[in-house]
Amino acid sequence: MIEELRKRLSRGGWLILLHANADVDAVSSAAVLALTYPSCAIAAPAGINREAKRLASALGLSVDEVELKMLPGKVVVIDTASPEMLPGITVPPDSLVIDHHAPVDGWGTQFYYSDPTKTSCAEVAIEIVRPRGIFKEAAHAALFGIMADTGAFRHANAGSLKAFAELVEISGTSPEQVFEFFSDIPDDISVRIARLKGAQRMHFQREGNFIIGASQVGAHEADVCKAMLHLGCDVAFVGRQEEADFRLSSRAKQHAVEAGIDLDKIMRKVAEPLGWQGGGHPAAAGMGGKGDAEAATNFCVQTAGEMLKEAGSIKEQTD
Ligand SMILES: [Mn+2]
Repeated sequence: MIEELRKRLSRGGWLILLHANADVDAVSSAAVLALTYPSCAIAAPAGINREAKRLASALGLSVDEVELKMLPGKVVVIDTASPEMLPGITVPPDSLVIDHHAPVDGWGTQFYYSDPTKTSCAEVAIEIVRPRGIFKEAAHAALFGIMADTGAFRHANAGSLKAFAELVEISGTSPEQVFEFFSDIPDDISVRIARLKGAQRMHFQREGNFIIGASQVGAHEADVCKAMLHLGCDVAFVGRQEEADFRLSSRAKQHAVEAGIDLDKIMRKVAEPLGWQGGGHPAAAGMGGKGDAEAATNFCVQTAGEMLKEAGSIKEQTD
C-alpha cells in the first residue's frame, strides 16, 4: 500500500485535508507531503487550532480554512482518526488516507494506510517520502509533529526518538528551537480564566491511590485538563456545553495509563451507545455530540474508576 501511495503522491496536485480543529501533527505531516510533492494545497475545512495555525505560518505554508462546497478529485486525508472527524465531508472514493491511529472502517477508499506503531503522523509522512529523499524543510516541519504528539517525548517510543534524531540531523534545527516553539504560546487571559474556572468547578474522587477529576468550562477544555493534571489529578475530564451540543476533553498521566486507564477506550465505550463520537489515544482523547456535557463527564469518571478496578490497580473498597 505504501508503494501505491508514493506512486500516486508523486503525480502531485493533491489537496491535503486536515481533521476538525486541526492540530500541530496534522499541519506538520501535511507540510512534509506538501514540501515534497509538487503542487499540493492544504485545507482545514473544519477549523485549525491556534498552535497549528502558528506552525503553518512559521513554516510559510498557507492553510485554507474555508468550508469546502466541492472537493476536487485528488484528496489526501491526513492524521484523521475517523471519517467523523471531517464533519459534512465525504471524501472521493480514490482518496488517500494517511494516519497513525488504530485503523477504522468507513473511509470508503482502498488507499488507506495507517501505522499505529508511530506516535505521530509526521513519522508516517516521513516514511512515505523517504525513498524520494527527505528534504531539509520537510525534516524541519516533521520535528514539530513528533514533539507535539509525543507530548514532548513523554509518550515517545524508540522509533519516534530515532526519527527525531535523524530529522534534527537533516534539518539542522536544534531540539531547543522546537521546544521554544511550544513554550512560546502566550498564556492569554482567556486561557488563564478557563483554568481558574475549571479549578473552581472541579469535582474529584479518589479511587485507591488515583484521583479522577472532572469539570466544566466554556472554552479551552484541553488546556484545563492539563492544568488539572498539574494540580494533582491522575485523570481529568473536562466538558464544554455549546447549546444542544457538547465537547469533552480528557488527559491522563502516564502512570495511570500504565495502571489500566485507556482514554480512547473510555471515550468509545461512553460515546457509542449514546450516539456520540469519541476516541483518541490512551493518554489523551476527546468526545462530542448532542447532549449534556456534565452527564458525559460523569459517565467518563465512572468508567475510568471501573477500568482501574478491572485492571486490578485498586482494591475494591468495602467500607
Ligand atoms: Mn496525530
